[in-house]
Amino acid sequence: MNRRQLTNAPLLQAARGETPDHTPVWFMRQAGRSLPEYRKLREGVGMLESCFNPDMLAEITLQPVRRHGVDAAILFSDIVVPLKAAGVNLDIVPGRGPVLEHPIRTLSDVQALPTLEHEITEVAEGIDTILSELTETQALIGFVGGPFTLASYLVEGGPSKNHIHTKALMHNEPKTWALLMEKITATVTAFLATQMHAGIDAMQLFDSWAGFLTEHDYRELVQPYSAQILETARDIPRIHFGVGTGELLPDMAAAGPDVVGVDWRVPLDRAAERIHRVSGRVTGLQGNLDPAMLFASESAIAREVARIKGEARAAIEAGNATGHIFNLGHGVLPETDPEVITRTVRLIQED
Ligand code: 1CP
Repeated sequence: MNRRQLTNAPLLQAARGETPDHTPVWFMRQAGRSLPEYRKLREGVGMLESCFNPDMLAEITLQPVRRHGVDAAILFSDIVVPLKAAGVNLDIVPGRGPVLEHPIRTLSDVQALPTLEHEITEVAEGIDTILSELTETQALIGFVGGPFTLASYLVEGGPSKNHIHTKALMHNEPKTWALLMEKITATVTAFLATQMHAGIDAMQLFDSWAGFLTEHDYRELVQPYSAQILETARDIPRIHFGVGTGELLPDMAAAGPDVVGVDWRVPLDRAAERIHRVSGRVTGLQGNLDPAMLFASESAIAREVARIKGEARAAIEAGNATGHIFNLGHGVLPETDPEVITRTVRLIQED
């Protein structure tokens, strides 16, 4: 396909280390339950059903772009969509998340796990529609789930607090773990290929739960697979994100992304300094307003936005970062007032 050549999209400029005319901003989970128009469209339609419906996934992706004027759309999908498309028996349960009928815990379970071997045409078709409606300054960010996060859903069988079965498998059966990682990497790479062929402008690797790992386990047993996934997307800007990853940021940067996503716990200038000093890499930064701040007063939000922008600027001036994409430190909370989101987006872009 012919990818859009967007020279003036602020998000892509920031990711490439150029200087955009304003700080680009998008919010993780900007599409979804905080928006009344989303809740209306989803009435009576299952989450996975909506992810495999080209018109619906396009419309839901575009809703927050129209309403908030953000600099990027994030593809409406889910990290488990490629597993479902590969034939894994799972569902996304309202109020809970992805749930598997049979958790994957043994070598024979892993051997029987199907991998994605085809393009997901519904997603490709949805992306086509999205791209026809975005302007030349609005980027479409595609995404896939990271290897540890996806493994956790597969091995635990659903959302997990402590990831006990996953960590036990990792340490008890290294060969089974390696095969599981290889299969997840193959499936994720295939889903990413669908999105790249359809024309996404940038991508984010969401290894949301990687922050639960020790540095050693992350480095030895997870990061090499993330590096493989990111390498297949080298033609577009790549963002690498996880939650609670303060200690892992240098290893996440070493996996090869153009931009590292930072949650709200670590100031951006300290994150960048640590990445540069430990990994020797200088990347872009993404983040890092605490999602709970959107429930604070307008003036408190303004102070936090100014602090975060100042820390990003300090990181760039110190030579520890190449640019800044504003985002939350994790996803928009469902109870967030959409008008506060719109106002905060404007504040970030104008100041
Ligand atoms: O009932 C509903 O409306 C479903 C809620 C929902 C939504 C809106 C789920 C179930 N997934 C999504 C969309 C989604 N998921 C997007 C696109 C929307 C956007 O960002 O604007 C993306 C990027 C994801 C990715 C995703 N799914 C992640 C990584 C991002 C993150 O938040 O860390 C994870 C961990 C999932 C699993 C998942 N899917 C859904 C839920 C509720 C969960 C989390 C469950 C848990 O806490 O373990």
